[in-house]
Parts: sequence; structure tokens; C-alpha cells
Amino acid sequence: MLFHQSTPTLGNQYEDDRVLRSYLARVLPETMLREIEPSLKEMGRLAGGDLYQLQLADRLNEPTLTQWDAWGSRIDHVEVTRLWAEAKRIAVDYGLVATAYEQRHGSLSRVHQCALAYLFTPSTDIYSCPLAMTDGAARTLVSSGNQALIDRAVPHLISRNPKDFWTAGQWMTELTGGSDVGLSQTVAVRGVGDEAQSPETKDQSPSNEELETWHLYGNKWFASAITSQIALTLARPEGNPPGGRGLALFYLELRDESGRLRNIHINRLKDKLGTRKVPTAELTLIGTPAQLVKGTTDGVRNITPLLNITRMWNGISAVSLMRRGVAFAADYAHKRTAFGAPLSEKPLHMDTLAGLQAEAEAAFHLAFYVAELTGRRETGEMDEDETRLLRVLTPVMKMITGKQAVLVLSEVIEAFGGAGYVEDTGLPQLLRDSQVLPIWEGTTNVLSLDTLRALGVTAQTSHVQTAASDIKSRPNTGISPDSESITSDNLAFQAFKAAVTGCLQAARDSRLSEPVRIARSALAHAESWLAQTRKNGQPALEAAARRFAMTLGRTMELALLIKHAQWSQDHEADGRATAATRRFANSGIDLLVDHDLDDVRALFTKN
Ligand code: MFK
Repeated sequence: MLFHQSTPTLGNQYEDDRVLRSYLARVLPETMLREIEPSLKEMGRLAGGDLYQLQLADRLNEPTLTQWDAWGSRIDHVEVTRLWAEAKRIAVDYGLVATAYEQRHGSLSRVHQCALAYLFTPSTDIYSCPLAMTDGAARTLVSSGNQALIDRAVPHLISRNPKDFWTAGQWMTELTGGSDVGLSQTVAVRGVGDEAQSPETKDQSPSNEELETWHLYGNKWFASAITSQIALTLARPEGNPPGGRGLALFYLELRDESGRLRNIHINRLKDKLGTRKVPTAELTLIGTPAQLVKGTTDGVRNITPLLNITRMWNGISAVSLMRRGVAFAADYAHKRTAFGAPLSEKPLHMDTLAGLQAEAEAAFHLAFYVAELTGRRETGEMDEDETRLLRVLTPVMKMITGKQAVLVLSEVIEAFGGAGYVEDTGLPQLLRDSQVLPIWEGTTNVLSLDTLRALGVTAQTSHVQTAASDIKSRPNTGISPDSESITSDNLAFQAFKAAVTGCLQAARDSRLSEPVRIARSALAHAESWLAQTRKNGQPALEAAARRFAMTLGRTMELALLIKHAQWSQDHEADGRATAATRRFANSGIDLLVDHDLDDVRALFTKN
């Protein structure tokens, strides 16, 4: 008889998700959970059903760019895929951005939003990208205090009406690089009216810069989800100094009333390894009208609220893709027979999947913890220590969950053998899409250095260094969520330490003793390493920054797992979170090793 392999299937992605449901039961008040659960169930049903089927059917479609119409007019029209069109409708309907701004459940609205996003993301071909940027743009505009722009754009960005809803782009990357944004070459020319002015014919007169129309000239090299209605971007007002401080943050609307692009050329769409459904463009700005969001300088600092929100979304996307991969692999293990038994009865296969589940579960708790803290910051419930903690945990969480996603999804592909390597299973896309997570919104190394900066142990990443005296002379505004003070030195690490220790204190079960010991030991090592290595100078600190930030991330993940495991035992009589904790604790928490800097250099010495 011809052999037929049963395919892996997905059930209701909310109902089947022990980790999500248990977490929500712990952090949400019962009344809130009761109120929001129907929408989560419905999203879980869509994600495992209609959306997933559409995703498979739509697999070969990609966005297209048509630059010219039949009569020779430049139109630069981008058509998105069918799934993307449907994803937009559902995102608006379920308030994937709106939920965080309506704040029906105070700070926990961020958790609600992230739970929806977590269910929605794996079945919608990274439509989380425009949603993340839209959310980030709304937060940035709100924090800017620019009332005219808030009134103009925010109601659209957080709308639940598909006719009114706008998405936002975040145009930062230029040919000079995606990490060192201070090198940006786009020039902003002050102008009047809507007519573009070249740098040579600029008007010098007006004074209230934020009400004026400026015109942008330059190239943006990696503009994601280019079908947005607005974008936040960086440009250097003429005459400004180099570096991130000389850039200004601008708001622009891409199209005029007739739908024509406003002095923007879409040169081509990127041919990418993954996220192929995301229309990512190379642009030329040829006098694009734009408004200042907040002053004529400090563009990098002023766009950081956007970065921190998209980094949160990045983490939620990472854990959602991990969950999807592990769910497929676990289902398949019960269906696939090899060497005389289902894979689910093979000790080594199940041991491998258990390791992936533990990684995914640990990452889940860290990503959602950052969502909790983000919500608290937005509702003004945070004290100074929590503010410092969030500043440290955002880059740590983004970098570690991105790395975990690639590792977990690579193993998921392997768990299917050759089938995982075949495109029409839909599996390879999971790995390809995950590979962007450690790259966009700050690479692993950039975020490792940012972690040091958030801890107050390095000054700036930019080649344009700021004199310490200049930093000190600026007024200390206390702890502002989006710009740090050098006085946060040590206090930030202490806030991190207190958060870890607070979780560990919850543990009472003897099966959690060893994980607690491992977490304490990693924390103590990180603290002593930081104190010692600071004395050894900047190169030593930077060289090990990735291992240091990873150790912080894994320690925090373990601590959160421990806390949740104890709760789950007490309230659900469920030992599975404990099993995940014990597995994760023995999967390498303390990654801090100092390699000899001479060895590092020797490996790159030319013959
Ligand atoms: C699925 C979900 C994700 C979807 C997103 C999809 C869209 C993807 C599109 C993109 O990829 S857009 C490009 C994303 N690009 C980045 O994330 C940039 C990565 N590079 C960095 O993060 C660099 O560290 C940085 C550009 C910030 C360094 O630039 P600079 O010019 O050297 O800035 P500097 O001087 O280090 O920092 C300027 C100020 O901002 C400082 O404050 P002060 O002016 O008060 O001293 C910093 O402390 C502050 N700052 C920097 N990062 C911060 C921050 N403050 C709060 N939070 C942060 N994260």
C-alpha cells in the first residue's frame, strides 16, 4: 500500500497554547481575562484556521512594484499580497495598534495587545512589521508633544476603522549604514509652501520651524512596508553638525490628495532572504515635503521611543514564530513514524524538542515582561528603578529573543528532516523570516553595546563622541524613559539585580532550587565581571559585550521562568513550567567568558 504521511496541523492557537494561557492567568485580573478571552480565542481560531490556509495558498505571491503606467507617467505603485490585505483588515478590526492606546485595561492593555499580536503574527507573513512601526510612530508623536502632528496623525494610526487607518514607515537606514544612523546624508531644506526648493534656492526666513514645511533630499536604502501613509525619518537640516545629534526627526505624508507620491521615487523593492511579503523599498527623496517632529537637532534621540516599541514587537514576533515552529514539530512527532515507532516515542527526538520548548518558553516570559513594563511606563506607573530596568531589558530582550528564534527555528526545520527543507510545507519561510529578527531594529552587537550604555558603563556608540563635560552640563531632567542620564551608572544594574532576585524569592519547590542557584551564580558573575572589566578599559568591555548581554538575558529569562513555574504549581497544579525551567537552567545561562584580546586580533592578522 502506498504510504501517506499525515501532515502537521494547527488547532486553535490560543486554546492550544499552555504557556500563553497560563501566563495570562497569572498576570491579568480575572475580570479582564474573561473580557478579552473571546477575542483571543477568535484570533487563535483564525491563526490556526483561515489565515493559515490563506497563508499556504498565498505562498508564492510577493509584492510588486509598477513604476510606470501605460502612458508613461511615473506611478511607483506597490501591490501587496492577498494575505497582507486581509491581515490589515483583521489588524484594524482587532485593534492590534489601538488596544495599546485605548488603555481600557490600563497598563495591562500592552499585554492584551501583545497577546493578540503573538497569535496573529505567525499566520500573517510579518504584517507585524507595519503594525510595529505604526505603534512606534504613534508613541513617538505622543511623546514629542507636537500637538499639531498628534492631532493630525495619531487618530489615524490608532483607528479601528479600516477607512481611516494609516500605517507608518520608519525610514532610518541609508547607504552609509543601518546601525550608525548618525552618518545619514539626507538633507533637510527649510522651505515655504508645498513647492520643493533645491538647496541653492532655499528660503531662510521663517522662525517657527515645527510649523514650517521642510523639503528632504536624499536616499533611503531600506524602507520597510512602503505602502504606509506616513513615515518618520531622519534628515540633517542644512548647516547642522555631523552625527546623530545634527539630525532632526521629520514627519511626512507619502501621497497627496490625488494619491501621487510627494516627490518620492521608489527605485526598487529589495530582494531579501526572508520577510519577502514585506515590500521593502529603496527610495529617493527629491524635495519631499516634511514637518519637524521635535526641534531641529537630536533626531536619533527623538526617534528612540519608536525604536523601543519596535524592539518590543520584535521580541513578541520572535516568541510567536518560535511557538509556531515548536507547535508544528510537536504535532508532527505524533504523526511521523520512523524506526518502528512515532517520533514522540523516540527519546532523543523528544529530548531535542524539549530543549526547544524550554528556549521558547523562557523567551516568551522575557518578551511579555518587557510588554508589561512598557505598559507601566506609558500609564505613568513606573518608579525610577523600573524605568532603568526597562531601558536595560528592551535591548537585552530584543537581542536574545532574536537569536533564540533563529536557533529554535533552525532546529524545527531539522526536526522534519527533508520535509522541513521543502518550500511547499511552509516551514522554510519560518526560518527565513526569523533571520531578520536579530538584524533589523538593531543587530545583536549594536544592542549589546546599547545594553552597556543603558547600564551607564559606556558613553556613546557613535564615532562622534560627546565630551563628558558637555553631557554633565546638560540639565539633569531626572529619569526620562527615552534619554538617559550618566548618573544611572550602577543604579541600572541594581534595578536589574533586584528584578532577578525578586523573581527568585518566589521559589519554594525543591525542584526549583538548582535553577535558583544557577540564576544567582550567573547574576553574581555578571556583576563582578562588570566591576572588574570596567577597570580593564573599553576594548575589553566591548569585546565581551555580547556574552555579557546574553548572560543578562538568559539570567532574567530563567528568573521569570522560576517565578512562573512556582505560580503554575500553586495555582494550576501544573509541573510543566517547572520542567521547562529545569531544562532551561541547564542549557547555558552564564555565557561570560573573557577571550584574550591578542588572540582575537591574531585571528584577523593578514599574512
Ligand atoms: C516585527 C517587529 C519589528 C518590525 C520593525 C520593522 C521595520 C524595520 C525597519 C528598520 O530596521 S529601521 C532601522 C532600525 N535601526 C536601528 O535600530 C538603529 C540601530 N542603531 C542603534 O540603535 C544605534 O545605537 C544608534 C543609532 C541609536 C546610535 O546612534 P548615535 O547617533 O550614535 O546615537 P547616540 O549618541 O548613541 O544616542 C543618542 C541619544 O539617544 C543618547 O541620549 P543623549 O543624547 O541624552 O545622550 C542615547 O542615550 C539615546 N538612546 C540611544 N538609544 C536609545 C536611547 N535612549 C533610549 N532608548 C534607546 N534605545
